[in-house]
Amino acid sequence: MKRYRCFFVKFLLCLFFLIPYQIFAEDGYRLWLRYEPIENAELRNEYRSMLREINFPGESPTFQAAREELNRGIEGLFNSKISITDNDSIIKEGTLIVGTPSSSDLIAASTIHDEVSKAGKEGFIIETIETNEKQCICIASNTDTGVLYGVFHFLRMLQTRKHIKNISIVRKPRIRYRLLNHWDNLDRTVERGYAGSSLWDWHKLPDYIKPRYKDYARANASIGINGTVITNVNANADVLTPQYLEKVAALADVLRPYGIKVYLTARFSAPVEIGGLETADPLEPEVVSWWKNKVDEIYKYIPDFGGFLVKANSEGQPGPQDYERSHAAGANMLAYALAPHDGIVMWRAFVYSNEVPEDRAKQAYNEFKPLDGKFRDNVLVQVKNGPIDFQPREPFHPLFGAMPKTPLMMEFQITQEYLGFATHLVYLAPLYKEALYSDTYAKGKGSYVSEVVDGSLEDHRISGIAGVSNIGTNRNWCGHTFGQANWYAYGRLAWNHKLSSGEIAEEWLRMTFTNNIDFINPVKKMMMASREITVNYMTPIGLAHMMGRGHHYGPAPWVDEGRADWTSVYYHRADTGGIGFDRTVTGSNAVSQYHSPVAEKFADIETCPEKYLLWFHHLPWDYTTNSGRTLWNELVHRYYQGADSVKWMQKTWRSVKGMIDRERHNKVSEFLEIQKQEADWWRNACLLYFQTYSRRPIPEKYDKPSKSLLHYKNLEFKYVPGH
Ligand code: BDP
Repeated sequence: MKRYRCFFVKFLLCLFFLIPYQIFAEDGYRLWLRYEPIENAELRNEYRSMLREINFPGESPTFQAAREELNRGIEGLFNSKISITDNDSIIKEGTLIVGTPSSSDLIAASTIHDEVSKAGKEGFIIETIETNEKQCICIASNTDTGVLYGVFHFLRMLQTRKHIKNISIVRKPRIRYRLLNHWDNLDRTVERGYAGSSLWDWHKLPDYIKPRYKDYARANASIGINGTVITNVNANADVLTPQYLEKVAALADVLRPYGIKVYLTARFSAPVEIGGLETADPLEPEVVSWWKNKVDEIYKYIPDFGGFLVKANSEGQPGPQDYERSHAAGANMLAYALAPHDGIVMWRAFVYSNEVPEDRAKQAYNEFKPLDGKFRDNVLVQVKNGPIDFQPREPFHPLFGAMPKTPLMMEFQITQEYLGFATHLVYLAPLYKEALYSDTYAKGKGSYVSEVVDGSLEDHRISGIAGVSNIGTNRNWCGHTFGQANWYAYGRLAWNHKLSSGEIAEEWLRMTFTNNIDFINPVKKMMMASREITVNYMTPIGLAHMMGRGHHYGPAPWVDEGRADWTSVYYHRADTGGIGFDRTVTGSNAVSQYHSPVAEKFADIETCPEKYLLWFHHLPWDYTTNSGRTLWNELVHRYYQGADSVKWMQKTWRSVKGMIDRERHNKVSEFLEIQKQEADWWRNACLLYFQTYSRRPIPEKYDKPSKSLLHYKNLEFKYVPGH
């Protein structure tokens, strides 16, 4: 009997431990909003002493969202509830007071009232105050959305185990429009998306509202993203028809409480395609009034609609140039329709044409610089970070600093189209920071791209930043668990580009995995090195655009057929004499598009940073690089160093096994193995191909590629995602 009882107890114990693991297995769905219990009793007590009660009056949907998040966070972090009241007559010591001067009498009456104005429209203050001789923490803002941001910030402090005694912080965003761009199609495919299908379940909208929409909104609000373009830049006019506008309105209703506005991509030929007009000429009065009526109609469905994002006359998209009108004429026509509603136009500068006999890297500048000062004041020109196309490394786009009269939006890619899709671990904050902290010298030393983008350099009224989303229907949203870090980092930098990549990585790791420093330190180191590692095994020393044709999967430096500016040979220009694109005065002279002394620095091989060397220069294989190695040997060295470093990443990841849940640890391990194989593939394919020109050996100390160049050239891939 005793033996049976013992067995039964063991069985129950097993169930007790197993069932939660089965049910609550970490699948990554909760992102960085996991709110796991605080294990350190001392800290828990410190927190609880300042969180005896919450005073949070006010009924707006945004306040309800903020209260819901507070409840969720506190329940998770403390395994218990804290009552939220709106009665401010009896305040206990350690009450968390939340609201705006108009929603909370306590805030209106306290000294914090005057300081709130410093926080602007979306910012917030978190401060320890004395009210009725009681010590309390106060989260205050001028607006409900600011309060929500403050609540998320406060929860982040608890999640990352910051001390909350005597706090006094003011935070406000540096950039006004902080957007995600979804390249999502109405058939739910996602252009360059590697994390499943589109989140937007168009067929079931507006009647069925997936719970995911709200979780999407929560995640974005937690990092301060305040807008989302829900359709692909390669646009479909159907989204502007009533049938779809009704669906868009339903999504906007879910996102609104979280401070997120919805934007759409506007297909320039919509007046013809869905309007029955014969032209889309932006100077034709009937076209102008068609758009005006369309915009008025959109605002009937979505009263706070954000505006349009437009890709025009680029990669086959229609645009004003079809009617011999300028980009400004096109943008202004839409801006005119949106202005009465406070909407904006984000007009993309990503334009280039195979028919223009000019270096692709120069074309956007040539097209847009003359238009500076010609745009209406609710137009932003959206510029990719580099002059070609989201490559693993590019110098900053020369338009930054070249259009002082126009607010320029930064466009980053979060989805890893050129960075190993969703299976390579590449932390992108260092890439974003490199671009944002490039010095344009537009107004002398210290005229950083970040200041062009946040509008401070020219004192612009509006400013914006966009990140091409990596989000899909995969349970963990981004495909790779570490892809979540790029969404997170993009949002945090959009809010405050001064944050360092390292501190953002650490915040994310703490919230996403654990506060265990033995885990954080090595993994943060791995994240911080990952982008440079990827550059090395894909496109070192300033090389670019050598991926598989069309689908962009894997290496294909040999691509030389079809449209010239979509080949690889156009970019690397390898021949028996050397490698690299001469963009100095003896070549395309793209350097001349930069301000002095940047232009001279890039133009001179002595001063050009080695990371951009082959972007700006065609150099002989025996050219001596900074290390003393010849260019060929340096290229070999970088490729091997990059691919070998993935082994180091694997080793690092193995060393933290057991410190986090098995499920996510396993998945990342398996993806790292794919990354390892693909890094070797990039290295081997590129080196074997370039060797046919360099005619130099791979030095003895490196293992020779096991397969032939022909093997790599013959690889074919059908059904690649995102294409
Ligand atoms: C390229 C992508 C293409 C996009 C284009 C764009 O390959 O799918 O449509 O950018 O940004 O990188 O418009």
